[in-house]
Amino acid sequence: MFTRVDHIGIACRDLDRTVEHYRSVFGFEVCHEEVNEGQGVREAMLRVNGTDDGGATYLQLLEPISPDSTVARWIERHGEGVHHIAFGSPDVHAAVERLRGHGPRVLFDPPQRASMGSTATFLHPKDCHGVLTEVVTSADEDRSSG
Ligand code: CMX
Ligand code: CO
Repeated sequence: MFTRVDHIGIACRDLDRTVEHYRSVFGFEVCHEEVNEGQGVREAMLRVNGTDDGGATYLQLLEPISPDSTVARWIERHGEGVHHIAFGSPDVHAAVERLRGHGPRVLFDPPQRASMGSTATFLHPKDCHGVLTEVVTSADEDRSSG
């Protein structure tokens, strides 16, 4: 059901400075940038490696664009750092069906549009041993829209 680490979400105060850190220290380049108004973030995706399911693993750098966004509130309490981990699944809708009522609270039901045209939901960190866990199907592997 889950075939890779799709990305690690990192909350930061200044996206451009954080991107520059990952470029100059680790050599990772931005492959995609977007603003997600719904989540109140500006984000950059940095591709780290391909995976044996044909997908890839990214770092997702997240800068809040509104003070009441979930990432802004998290930085206020914890400072910058790792915010969530995302597992890639070939079918996020099937994953939600399986999880509903039998496991952790599913925060977006149905799943929503996320980075790079993917579809994603989140599982409550209090039901996942303290880890905010995202489940994501990339646009490439999403066959549900035909
Ligand atoms: N990781 C681990 N624990 C977290 C957490 C995180 N990222 N965010 C909140 N928590 C914990 C808090 O520490 C708090 O615990 P205590 O009560 O023990 O202090 C508890 O959860 C409630 O925290 P809160 O500050 O009241 O936060 P909210 O209830 O407002 O929101 C959550 C928590 C998970 C429901 C919310 O962050 C959410 O809906 N997340 C999903 C969407 C999201 O994260 N979007 C941004 C990323 C977008 C993307 O990846 O594309
Ligand atoms: Co994410």
